[in-house]
Amino acid sequence: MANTVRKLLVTNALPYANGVLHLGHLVGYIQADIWVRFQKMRGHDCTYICGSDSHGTPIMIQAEKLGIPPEKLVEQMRIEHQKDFEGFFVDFDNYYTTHSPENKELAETIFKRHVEAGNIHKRTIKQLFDPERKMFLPDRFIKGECPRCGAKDQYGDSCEVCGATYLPTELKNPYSTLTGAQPIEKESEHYFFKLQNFETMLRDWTQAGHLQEQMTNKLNEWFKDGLQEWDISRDAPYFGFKIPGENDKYFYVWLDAPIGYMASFKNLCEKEKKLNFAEYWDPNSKTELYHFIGKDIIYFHALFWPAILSGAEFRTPTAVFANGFLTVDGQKMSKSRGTYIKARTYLNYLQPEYLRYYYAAKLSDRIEDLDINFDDFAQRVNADLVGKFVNIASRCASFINKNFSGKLSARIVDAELFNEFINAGDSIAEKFENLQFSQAIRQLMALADRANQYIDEKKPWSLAKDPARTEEVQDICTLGINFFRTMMIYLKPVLPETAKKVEAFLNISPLTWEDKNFPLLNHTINEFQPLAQRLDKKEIDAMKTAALEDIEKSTNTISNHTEQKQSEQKTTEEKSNQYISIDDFAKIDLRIAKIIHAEHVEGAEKLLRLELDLGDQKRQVFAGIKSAYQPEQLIGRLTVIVANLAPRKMRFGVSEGMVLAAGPGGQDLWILSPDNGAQPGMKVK
Ligand code: B3M
Ligand code: ZN
Repeated sequence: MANTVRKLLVTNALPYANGVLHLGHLVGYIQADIWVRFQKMRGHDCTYICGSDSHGTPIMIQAEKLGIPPEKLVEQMRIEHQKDFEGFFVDFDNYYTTHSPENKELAETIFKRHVEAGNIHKRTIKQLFDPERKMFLPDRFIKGECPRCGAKDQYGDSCEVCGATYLPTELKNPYSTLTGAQPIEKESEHYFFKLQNFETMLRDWTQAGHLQEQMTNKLNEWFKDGLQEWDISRDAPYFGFKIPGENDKYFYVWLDAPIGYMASFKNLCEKEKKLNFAEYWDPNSKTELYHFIGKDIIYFHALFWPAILSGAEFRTPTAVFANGFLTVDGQKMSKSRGTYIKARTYLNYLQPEYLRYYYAAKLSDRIEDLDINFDDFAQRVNADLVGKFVNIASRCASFINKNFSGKLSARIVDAELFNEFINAGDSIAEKFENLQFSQAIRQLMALADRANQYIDEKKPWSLAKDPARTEEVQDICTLGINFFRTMMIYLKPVLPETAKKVEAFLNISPLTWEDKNFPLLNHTINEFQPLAQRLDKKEIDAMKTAALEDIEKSTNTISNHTEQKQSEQKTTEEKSNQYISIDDFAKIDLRIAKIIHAEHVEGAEKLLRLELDLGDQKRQVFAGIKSAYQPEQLIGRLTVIVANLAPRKMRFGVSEGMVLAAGPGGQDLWILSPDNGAQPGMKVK
């Protein structure tokens, strides 16, 4: 391996502190974590940082809704995100927050340097203002009719029906999603960052091999359209950092978010004295800086960020890697399709390393969407990990444990074959280095086939019956164990927890990449312990059911509009906001319904299936009320349902409406309506 020790700083996008992580987020975090673990195993000095993206209007609004200070909300989310990351073995060296003193200081320094260099200027602009709430409205908090096609209830920046993009001021009959009030246009002075000042620098930088090819192409389109100046300020009320010298103006969240990378690292430098901030961030730094991001935030990382850094006398990134979005069973991940899976829900049912392996087996260096198909998932885990990889160890270990008291023989009997395993290490390493994980996995599985084939040919189980051939059995199984160990080295970045178990089983210190050159001989290993279990389809089904129940729960409550990061994947009906207007309310058709049948749903923890009589029609509805009611109690009673909710396809069937429930949940849920004179089908409001 290379003797020079590289110093790398690696970051992942900082997750917004207003919603939980889902399997789509994890693609990029698992990708970066594998890469970092690989670098560390190669002996490089690699530091991996992340943190919460804690500022902005959505966080402020959500905290208000919950009746807690935003500081408390972001702190709670930070803890929750960290638990999820730990659950998937995503092992940051520091997880911090953008709402920190380090970040405030750095943001102010960077701002000041740009002001002095003439890259920031002020000008007055007109924006939409909610006169009731007394605040300027971000585009996403304004809805109205599309100026092009007239579709109703479109957001302030783009139309989901015809795809038009426009300014919020162009919407017809606009209204604030916070209060329903008609916004007024109001003037305010804003700070603008002159991205155009960096055109030459950016043109050079984007062509200099720091970016994936598809990203460079995208950027060329943006250059063609001309670089626009960027509004980096927001008016109070806002949750963020005040702009120095201003009373009621704040830095826009996207200004201080990437600076959060520096702040998280700075915070780590304070804790770990061997790290030196300036060494990593000075313009002529010899260290390497890598940002792993989702494809939706390329603009910020490949244009603004290098410009911000270079103009403020800091180094620019070595590379920015973008990953695609996740689809689930071929569908966009969305609540209405029932394909939305929270990180925590997965962890409650399935092994984290199975997802790491699956993502690795599918990830490439290109910006491509990745599909998790659960049949394929089970098949790969069972065939590759259990059937091929772990199988090698279990086939050989029993002989070594039983017949030789755990002692490996002193030689490699087939050096030529073993050299194939050693030599594969260089090309596998190259694939990991270049983020061609799927190719690395393919090569690894070919090695596993080779190892199993060797054992099949040698048949140690039949040789073991012949006392004269004891030594041969020990040699064959020793080679088998060494095949397995070498493969474990290559798989360790993907399966860190399995690697720990294997290190304990083999009775060795933590494996490094270099160890591939030194087989394990004349050494006593421990008793073999099962390393991976076959994945049963039932476990996947249970996880999917729980995911659907999460969706049920979250659509029973009014959800936050930025809950899902992959906002491009959202469909219109999912984009619910905090408030609805009186017109929206009028659209809801609430009706009395008679429960004519109720039953448990097999495989569902929280659902009951109800058959309802609405007077002129019958409906089937799945309701998450099992904790509060027995089916028998319900039959013959009256309840209130939302009768015009679009039918939803669920795992167990189609749900044609929603039963209204009151109460905190668990046993305390009430759905029944008094029987005094109400008739099925009656309108409720
Ligand atoms: N919070 C959006 C995202 O999670 C944003 C990233 C900030 S990275 C500095 O993709
Ligand atoms: Zn339109």
